[in-house]
Amino acid sequence: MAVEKVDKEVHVEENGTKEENGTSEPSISNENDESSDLSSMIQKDEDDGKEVSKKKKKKNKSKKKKELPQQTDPPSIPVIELFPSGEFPEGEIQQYKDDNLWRTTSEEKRELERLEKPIYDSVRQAAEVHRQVRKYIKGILKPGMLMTDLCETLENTVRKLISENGLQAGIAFPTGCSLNWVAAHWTPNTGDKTVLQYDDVMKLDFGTHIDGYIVDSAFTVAFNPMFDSLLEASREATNTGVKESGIDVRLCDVGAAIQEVMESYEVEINGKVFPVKSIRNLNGHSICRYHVHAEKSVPIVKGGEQTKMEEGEFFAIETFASTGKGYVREDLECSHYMKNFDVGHIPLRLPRAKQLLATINKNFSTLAFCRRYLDRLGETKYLMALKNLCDAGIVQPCPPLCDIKGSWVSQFEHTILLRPTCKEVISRGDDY
Ligand SMILES: [Co+2]
Repeated sequence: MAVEKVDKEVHVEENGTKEENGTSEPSISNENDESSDLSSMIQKDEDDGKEVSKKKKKKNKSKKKKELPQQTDPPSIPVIELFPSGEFPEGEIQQYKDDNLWRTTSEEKRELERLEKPIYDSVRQAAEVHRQVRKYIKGILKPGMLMTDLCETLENTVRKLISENGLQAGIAFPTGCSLNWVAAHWTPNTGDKTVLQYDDVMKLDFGTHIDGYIVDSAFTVAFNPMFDSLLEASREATNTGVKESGIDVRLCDVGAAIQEVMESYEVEINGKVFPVKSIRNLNGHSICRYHVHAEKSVPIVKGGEQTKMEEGEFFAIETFASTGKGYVREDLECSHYMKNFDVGHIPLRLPRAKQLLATINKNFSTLAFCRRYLDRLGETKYLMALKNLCDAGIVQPCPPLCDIKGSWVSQFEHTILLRPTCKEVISRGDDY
């Protein structure tokens, strides 16, 4: 998320342990699969038409039948192997309203979309990975889990399903698993012993990307049903933000609609009633290629900017429901960092900082990373160098964002694309 005006209180500690590097090579072909599939043979025999018979000839020539693999449990098959055509499931389609209804049927706008198809397929592949990973994680989550294990399992599953490949495909940012009054930007640093509790409210915010086309989507986990309506408030507020978004829609109008829904909720927790507040200094944001927090902010309260959403833009629509002040400040040890997108070449004299920057450029470029990601690459004792890069304005630290101690925050987030003919909720699943 994007954050505005926060009070700083950041603690830094030295640590650095190494874990194994678990990348997997992309595997696109399943031509070696010799097993036969009766139903696909029947389908082929029933097919007709020139296009189909051409394909049939090609298939018969190679004397091999295609059988699409099924995802395993736990998931291990790269999503590209489940969709070898390179076409991935479309997200939820929402039609534009009122003045923009004409777009639905415009031939000119459809032509524009045909040109953009490769981009749609990239981001839809990233979304399919997001859906499969979160489905798996929801199934294994339980109180008593070490947060570090949870994150590493999630991240290694993303790496496998997205066929991680340098900057071409992979994790888009650290796994946020902020608890309770921590709203965002918390992930364990190496050695952290935090254990997930039955009464925790955890925001799982993770990102996937193909070719820099990022899916940024989050949901909240609570085991205790007393938090159900707190979760519902942010889920419905986010759905409202998604529904109100559109080409030529003013960002302030999206924010006002979100706040209206959010603050219609009150929640009872441990016998005490709280009004639900939208966290006023957290926002959704536009997303550009390799740039998760691009220039536009999507407010979640009224009184925001009048800037409009535009055709072709990606937005992360995310809302935060709080029982606290509805205002966050930076606190706790920092784990998240990101290279400044606009920074040009800055000459560095310190060799250690120079070397660390080379590692960051090669592995993350302008995508966000966390200390654990540096540890697994074999970097050690890098905190001073990292601080140098932050002080030089090359890297931005993104510390945890916290409401008042003892409060609870929930979050839901979707990535949407304002296509020329319709709005596509890229990250929509049957879960949220
Ligand atoms: Co976001």
